[in-house]
Amino acid sequence: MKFKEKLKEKVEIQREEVTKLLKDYGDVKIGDITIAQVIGGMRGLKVLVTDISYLDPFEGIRYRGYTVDEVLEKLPKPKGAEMPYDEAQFYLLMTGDIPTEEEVREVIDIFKEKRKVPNYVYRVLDSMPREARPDVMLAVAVGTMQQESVFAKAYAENKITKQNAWEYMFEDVLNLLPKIPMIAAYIYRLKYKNNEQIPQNPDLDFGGNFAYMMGIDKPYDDFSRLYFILLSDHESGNVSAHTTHLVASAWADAYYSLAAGINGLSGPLHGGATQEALKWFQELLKKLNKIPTKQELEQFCWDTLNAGQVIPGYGHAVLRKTDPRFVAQLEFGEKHLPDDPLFQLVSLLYEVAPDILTKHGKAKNPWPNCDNITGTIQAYYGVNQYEFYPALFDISRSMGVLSNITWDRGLGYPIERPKSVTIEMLKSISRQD
Ligand code: CMX
Repeated sequence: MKFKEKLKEKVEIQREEVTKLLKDYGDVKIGDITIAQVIGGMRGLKVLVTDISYLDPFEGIRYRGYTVDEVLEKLPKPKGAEMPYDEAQFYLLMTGDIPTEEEVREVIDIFKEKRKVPNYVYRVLDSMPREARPDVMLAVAVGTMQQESVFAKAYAENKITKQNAWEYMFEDVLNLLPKIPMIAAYIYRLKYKNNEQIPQNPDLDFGGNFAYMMGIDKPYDDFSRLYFILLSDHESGNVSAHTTHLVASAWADAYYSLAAGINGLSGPLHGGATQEALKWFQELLKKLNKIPTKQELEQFCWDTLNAGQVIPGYGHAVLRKTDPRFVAQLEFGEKHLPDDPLFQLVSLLYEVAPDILTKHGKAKNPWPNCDNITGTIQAYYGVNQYEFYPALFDISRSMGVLSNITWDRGLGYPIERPKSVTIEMLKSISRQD
């Protein structure tokens, strides 16, 4: 497999670099820690390492050094499609290189070969309560497949060394990732379409086949490709990425680690914000029974803030400008659904919310993030069951977190184990200051 050979070459080079960095410069300080950071969710602490993506507060995300616009422009696309292959993004995240047509073709073929989901997974999903949330079902499906892990089997047979661990992880990742959109589409139709399932289309790619199995016409395939690329990685510190990395750091396999990451993504302050945003817009429309004027929208924002709630899809722990992932979706919407009332509402909110959040004076970032707009576009294509949105986010995020844990093993990163202090200790340190 050329894909694996390329990765192997890169892993070996970087492993040497990391070993040298540790040996020669291990004691060099890269920052200080304040009491505010310890109490405040470690905001801004540089304590994680990844080359797969980097989030600049003012520029936004770069995947392997490429901006959102560059990725959308440079990655190979299916014939006649507007958006690139998700398989190409996965290749980029894994190797750091923009793939050629031939290179992406290899990944597409591997994914097609491996995407068949074992029947027992469907039986487990079918037997779950109808009220179970889609992302819970996805995490259960991933956990159920843990018995397939080649990493876990090899570990039990004492075959794993620090040198070869990444190869088993990589094999698990290639077995697991292509199944995620298949399972998510199955869950969608099980829950919301009377379990009338649409079999996969063997001619289609990751995003295209997902749209096909959802039963939604073009250009939903392109929106799926776009969305899965955009949310695939956002550095290591966000909850889903960090959870996956943390669990894998104890040498749990990809199945355990991804299931944990899916659970980590669910909260309303993280991946759950996609659903909260559409809910917020729908509540506004229900309350007014019409599309609001600018003044009415401003008032609804203030009502939300005065009730002590957040405006979902605004603010960010790291970003300090409009999220380029929001902009890419906005551009898609301007092209494909400019007259949709809900889409117009998102655009109107973008005009008023930053000023209001600035006047409110709490949020460090008054600009929208990726989650504010996704639901509007999904709803336009018929996916208005907003509790499904975190599962959509999971499909995308799987690409980045699974790339990260492959590299974690490749570079021999150890188990993660930060140190705790007590409040008494912090009080005592503050008295010495
Ligand atoms: N609306 C109202 N208040 C907000 C706000 C928003 N959109 N964003 C931040 N604030 C408030 C915080 O709640 C906090 O208030 P308190 O001091 O009373 O606790 C204050 O502003 C300072 O917060 P911050 O330092 O700017 O933001 P954090 O790093 O603590 O949190 C985030 C970041 C994303 C959780 C927060 O902006 C938020 O809750 N946004 C709404 C939910 C959302 O869109 N989440 C999705 C983020 C992207 C993702 O992970 O998918």
